[in-house]
Amino acid sequence: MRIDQAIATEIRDSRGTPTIEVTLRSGDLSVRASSPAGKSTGRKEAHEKRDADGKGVSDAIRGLREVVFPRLEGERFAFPNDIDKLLLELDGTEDKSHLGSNATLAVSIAGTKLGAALSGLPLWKFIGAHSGATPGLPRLYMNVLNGGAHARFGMPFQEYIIVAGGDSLAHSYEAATRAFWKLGDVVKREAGEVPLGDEGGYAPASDDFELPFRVIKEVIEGDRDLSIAIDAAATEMYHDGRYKVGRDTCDREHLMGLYESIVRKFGVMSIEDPFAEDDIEGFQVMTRTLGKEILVVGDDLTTTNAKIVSGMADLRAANAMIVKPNQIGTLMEVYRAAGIAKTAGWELIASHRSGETEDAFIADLSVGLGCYGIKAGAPTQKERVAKYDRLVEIEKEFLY
Ligand code: 2PG
Ligand code: MG
Repeated sequence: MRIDQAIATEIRDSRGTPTIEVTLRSGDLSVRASSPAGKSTGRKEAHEKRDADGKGVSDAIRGLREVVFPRLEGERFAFPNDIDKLLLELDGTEDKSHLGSNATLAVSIAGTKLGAALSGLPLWKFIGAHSGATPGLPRLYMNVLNGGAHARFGMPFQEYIIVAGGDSLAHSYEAATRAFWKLGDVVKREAGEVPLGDEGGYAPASDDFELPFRVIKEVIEGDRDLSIAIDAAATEMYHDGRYKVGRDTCDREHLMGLYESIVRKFGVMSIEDPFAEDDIEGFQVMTRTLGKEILVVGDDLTTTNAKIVSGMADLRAANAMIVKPNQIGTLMEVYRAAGIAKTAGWELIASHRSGETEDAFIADLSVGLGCYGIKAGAPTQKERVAKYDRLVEIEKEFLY
């Protein structure tokens, strides 16, 4: 593929924060890609480049215009991976601190979209072919109740999720959305009018640890395709060796007991970041004791970084992991990390970030990599809905 023109512009994400959109042109074809941004980020994530005010992306865009685009425009690349290799070479750091992972990722995704468009393949199929994975349709992880850092810690865990895993993705989307609406009434009954959190889910403030589980259970009762998952995002709960749960703090053993109780009582089937990113022993205990029944999912623990994933797999610290392209900054590296996880027998869950754009790329990524699930938030923000809409479209391409 030949790249005729590369353009970088500033757009706003779902929180109104600046982020980068890259356009690549080849002949009559034009593709666009943008980078999302996290709030509860893992310490080992690649470096997101921001201006001195901590918000702007002008420095990152300047880097693209001055360092990267002159090496893309007018050039031919056999595979998108060749663009990613060039990005790594031009960045030259371990953590993308020179160019910024937000800058490299937008280029990397645009490169893959351009490759797919030129090849005439659907994006997910192109991703499957270039990553070496076997495509498959994921379950939907719809984040319906927002707590933790995404909602001023009104509830202890960051995400309370309805998992929809029926035969058809379109039906799963419909069922999860209906359950979400119903949940709105139940939450109103229990807590009155409540605001929405960063990912568009209801954000009640409650000291009742079991309330979120009770209300979700009430609305999914009777539908065998719906179940409950959480992202504890426990790094955010961890201070001086103890975990803050509501008004209280507790040690690892007590938190482990709470997890066992929600698995038994509410059938919670997937728990992400149950312990802090440095509390690897917590993850190991969890994987040993609950790993046969539920998914123990690494996010801050693994940061889509092949080296770290490999280490955590050796330590048996999880049995599943989150795939977030902006944690590492190029798709080539995402595929590497995903491949290592799969080889270790782990499940993959592709994920959006709390600061999202309307780029639906992770929908295609989740199918191309054959992920077990995809986290895309609640259906109240266009940035989340774009992913679900694309998944429904992909299902048709996938089946017919
Ligand atoms: C997470 C994400 C996405 P953030 O912790 O999994 O839901 O949140 O993007 O704020 O890191
Ligand atoms: Mg997480």
